[in-house]
Amino acid sequence: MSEEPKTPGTSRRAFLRGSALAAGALAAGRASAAGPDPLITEVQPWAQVFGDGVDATPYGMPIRFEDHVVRRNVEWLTADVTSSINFTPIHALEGTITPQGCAFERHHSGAIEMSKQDYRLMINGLVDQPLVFTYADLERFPRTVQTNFCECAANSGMEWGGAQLQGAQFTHGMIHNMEYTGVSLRTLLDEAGVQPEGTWVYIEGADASSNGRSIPIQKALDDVLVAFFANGEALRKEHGYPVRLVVPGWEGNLWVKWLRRIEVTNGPVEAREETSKYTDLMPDGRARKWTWEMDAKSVITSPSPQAPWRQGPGPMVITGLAWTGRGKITRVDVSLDGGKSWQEARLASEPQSMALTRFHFDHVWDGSEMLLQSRAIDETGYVQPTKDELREIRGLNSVYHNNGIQTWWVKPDGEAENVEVS
Ligand SMILES: Nc1nc2c(c(=O)[nH]1)N[C@H]1C(S)=C(S)[C@@H](COP(=O)(O)O)O[C@H]1N2
Ligand SMILES: [Mo]
Repeated sequence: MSEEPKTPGTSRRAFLRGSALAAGALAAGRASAAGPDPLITEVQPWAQVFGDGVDATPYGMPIRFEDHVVRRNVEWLTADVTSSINFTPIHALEGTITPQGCAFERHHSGAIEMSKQDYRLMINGLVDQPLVFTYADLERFPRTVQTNFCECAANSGMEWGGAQLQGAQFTHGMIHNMEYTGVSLRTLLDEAGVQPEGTWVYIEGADASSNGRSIPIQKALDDVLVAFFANGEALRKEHGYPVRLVVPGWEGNLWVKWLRRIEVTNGPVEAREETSKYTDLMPDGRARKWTWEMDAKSVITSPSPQAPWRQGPGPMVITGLAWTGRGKITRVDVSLDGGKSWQEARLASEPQSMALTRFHFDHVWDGSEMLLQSRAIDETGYVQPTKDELREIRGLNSVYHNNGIQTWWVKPDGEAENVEVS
């Protein structure tokens, strides 16, 4: 493997120039053999007419050439689409913010439509003063802005038994990352006055499933947000319009949408909770429970099965996402040889707590096959494990919390396949 300069300094520029001449000779030769490039020499159709006026798209959608960048679902996964999940096209996105329009959805009884006028939020239970807020009431409270990832605990759950789904969208796309604006839950709980016996909160949504979940009061008073904006605009219907809960770093199922009621309790509300569902069955028959924090995890988004590398040998951009429910990502390593050797990737920006971190690895590909992997390390020192290391401890009965290292087998033609190495 060729030695890669770590910073985009002079050496990198000189290198790119050199390789463009060498590897690019092919492309340049092709262009000259075919004659002058009409895209450069001819006046193109779009330069001979007027484009759309400023009144054409009051609210814009992506240009049609990008219409493949959409949420997708897997038909056999669930019996019905109203109690199902779809996946974020992470293989086709860059940066860290997930546009709302293609951010994965998970509903237990479908996405409901509720107006701000019809919205009510009740806080009751072990409080000094039970309260009901309208949407307009919520707008009066001081606001907080924070960016967080939301990952369904079932993300990568279909990969426990072995490599199955062909694409980062399907193996790792039960995740989105948005900039939320809202009121901290602590502010609202302080308004109601939590009594000393109040050790938990039970949180309910307004949809038929209600998605009732219990959260310890420590977390509720820490960094939980009652959010009404995402990525600068109102929440989309499918993400809980007009108000949802943001529970940084914790399982997606706690992020209650269409937030309706918060009851302060003196213990978890077991009876109303799907307690058996979000547990991890261990090989000995015991189950892990209350595994709320999402473990450090990463995935290379490109190249990947849905994002093959078509440019051939030469400079290649390898990129992906890393995250942890325990704070910040501190380092991401990339392997080209299935985990035999590792090199440090560049983090695109200063990692934020419990938010997606983008990494890039600038590689010069010689055109031979690669076993691409990424490995995340977080600020607690935790290192993302291999799938075999995970299985050794957790067995094969689990669905949730699969944060094992993903392998993409990149072939000489640039196609990539989901595989496992041992
Ligand atoms: N009210 C309500 N909240 C809900 C759910 C639901 O079905 N109803 N699904 C939960 C689950 S399991 C997940 S993973 C997240 C998904 O959030 P999203 O649909 O915005 O991606 O919402 C959670 N909140
Ligand atoms: Mo979920």
